[in-house]
Amino acid sequence: INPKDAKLTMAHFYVAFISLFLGATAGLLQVLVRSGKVTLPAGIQYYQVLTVHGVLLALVFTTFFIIGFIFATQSKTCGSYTDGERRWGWIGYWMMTVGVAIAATFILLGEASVLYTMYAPMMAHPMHYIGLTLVVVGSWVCGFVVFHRHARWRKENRGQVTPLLSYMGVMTMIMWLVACLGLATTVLVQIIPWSLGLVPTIDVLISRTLFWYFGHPLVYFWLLPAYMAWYVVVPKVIGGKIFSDALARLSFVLFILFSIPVGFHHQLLEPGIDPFWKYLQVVLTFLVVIPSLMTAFALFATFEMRGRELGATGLLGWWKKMPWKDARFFAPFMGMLFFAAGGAGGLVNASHQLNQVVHNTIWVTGHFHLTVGSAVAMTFFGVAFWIVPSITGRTLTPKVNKLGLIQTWLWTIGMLFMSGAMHTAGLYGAPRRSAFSTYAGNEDTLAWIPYQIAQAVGGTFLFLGALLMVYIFVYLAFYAPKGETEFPVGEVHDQAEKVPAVFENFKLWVAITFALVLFAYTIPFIDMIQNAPPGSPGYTNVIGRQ
Ligand code: HAS
Repeated sequence: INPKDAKLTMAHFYVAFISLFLGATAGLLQVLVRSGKVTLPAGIQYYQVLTVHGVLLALVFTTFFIIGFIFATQSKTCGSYTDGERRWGWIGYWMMTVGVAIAATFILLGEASVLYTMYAPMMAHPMHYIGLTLVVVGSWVCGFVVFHRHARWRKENRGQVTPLLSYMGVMTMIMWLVACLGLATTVLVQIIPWSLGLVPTIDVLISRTLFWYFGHPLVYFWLLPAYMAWYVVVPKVIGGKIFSDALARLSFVLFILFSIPVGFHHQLLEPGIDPFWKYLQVVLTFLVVIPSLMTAFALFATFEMRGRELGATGLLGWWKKMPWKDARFFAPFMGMLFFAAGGAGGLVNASHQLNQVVHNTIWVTGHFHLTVGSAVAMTFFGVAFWIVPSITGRTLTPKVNKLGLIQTWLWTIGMLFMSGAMHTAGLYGAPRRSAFSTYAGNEDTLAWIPYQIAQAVGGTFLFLGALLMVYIFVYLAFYAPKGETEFPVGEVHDQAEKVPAVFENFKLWVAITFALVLFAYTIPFIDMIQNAPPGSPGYTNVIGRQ
C-alpha cells in the first residue's frame, strides 16, 4: 500500500501494542490478586488495576487496531487515500491518542477507577470522561475518512461491485457511529455535567440504558474486523476462494440492523424496565446470532471446498489439508474455535432465565475472554503477523512464523485454563468483580479459590503470550529483513451468487436500523422518564429519583 497510508496504519498499531503490553500487565496483577495469594503493592487499588486492564485492552487496543486495519485494507483494495483524506485520518488519530493519554493519566492517578463500563453512580474525574470523549470523536473523524474513500471509489467505478473489504470497513464504522450516539448522550448530557458538579444527581437507569445501547454494538465493532479477516483473508491464506461475497455482505447488513436494539440483554436483571421490552430485545438478540451462524457456515464451506480441491474426502477430510504450520492461519483458526464456544455461552447469557444464573458472575468474564479476548484478539494477532511486514516492506521469516505458532499455543493454553475456570466458578456463584478474593475466609467463597488459582495459571500463560506478541510486533516493524510479504486478499469463488446492488444502499440500512431502535427503545424510555420506581433500592436519594 502507499507508504504514507502505511505510516498512518502503523501509528495506530503502535498505540494498540503499547496498550496490549500495559493492559496485559494489569491483567496479570489481577489474576494474581484474585488467586488470594498476592496483595497489590504500594497502595495500588484492585479497581484501579481492573480499570487499566479493561480500558486499555477492550477499548484502546481494539479501537486503534481496528481503525489501523480498516485504513490499510481500504488503501489496499480501493487505492491510496488523497492527501486531504489522510490529513483527516491523522487528525482523528491524534484526537484519539491525546484522549487516551488524558483518560489514562486520571486512571493512574486513582481518580477514575470506574471500570470500562463507567457505571454511574460511580464517578470519575471529569477529565477522564473528556479524554474518552476525544477518543470517540477522533474515531468518528476516522470513520468519515473511510466513508469518503469508499464513496470516491464508487464514483470512479460506477456500476461495479465495491471492494468487499472496503464495504465491510464502511459497515463497521456505520455501526460504530450509530452506537456511539448512546454513549455520547449519556456522557455529554448526564455524566460530564454531573461530574463537574453542575447538576447534583444522575439517573442511573437511563445512564446504564444509554450505555448498553452503545455497549452491545461495541462488541460487534470488535468482532466485525475479525470477520473481515475470516471472510476475505483466511480463504486466500489457505489457497482457496471466498465462498460468497453476497453472503458476507448480507451478514454485515444483518449486524447493522440487529446489533443495536438489544442492549437490554445486559440489563435483564435490572428493575425499572418492563419485562415485555426485555423479552422483545431477547428475541432481537437471537436474531443477531444469525449472521454469526451464517459466518460459521461460510467458513466451513470455504475450508471444505479448499480441502476437496486438495483431494480431501468425507465430512471432515479438509481438516488434514489446512496449513496448520502457517501462523497467519493457525491464530485466527484457534480464535474461531474459541468463538464457537464463546458464542454458545452468549446464547446462555441471552436466555432470560439462564441469565439469572450467570449475571454478574465470573462466567460473564469467561464469556468475553472467549469472544473479544480470544476470537477477536487472536485474529488480530494473526493479521499482525502478515500486515506489519507487508506494509513496512519487510518479511515474515520462518523463525517469526514459528514464534507466531508458539504465541498462539500460549494464548490457547492460557485461555483454556483461565476462561474454563471462570465459566465453572461462575456457575458456583463467584462474582465477576471483587476485590475480596477470600471474603474473610468464608467457607463457600474459599471453595472458589482453586478455580481462581487456575485462572492465575491461565493468566500467566496469557501474559507470556502478550509479551511474545509485543516482541513479534516490534521485530516485524523494525528489525525483520527487508523484502516483500503478501497482503492476502481473497478472490470470490466462480460459482458464488452475484452481489445485489441493494447492499450498497447504506441509507436504507441506517433507516431500518433507526426504525428498529425506535421500536425497541421508545416506550421503555418514556417509561423510565415517567414511571421511575420510587421505592426500588439504589434508585432513590442517591441518584435523585424522587
Ligand atoms: Fe456477549 C456479555 C450475549 C457475542 C462480548 N459479551 C458480554 C460482555 C462482553 C461481551 C464484553 O445476552 C460483558 C459486558 C459487561 O462488561 O458487562 N454475546 C451474547 C450473544 C452473542 C455474543 C448472544 N459477546 C459476543 C461477542 C463479543 C461479546 C462477539 C465480543 C467480541 N453477551 C451476551 C449477553 C451478555 C454478554 C446476554 C450479558 C451477560 C450479563 O448478564 O451481564 C452472539 O453474538 C454470539 C453468536 C456466536 C455464535 C458462534 C458462531 C461461530 C463462529 C465460528 C465458527 C468456527 C469455525 C471453526 C468455522 C453462535 C462464527 C470451528 C471448527 C470446528 C471443528 C468446531
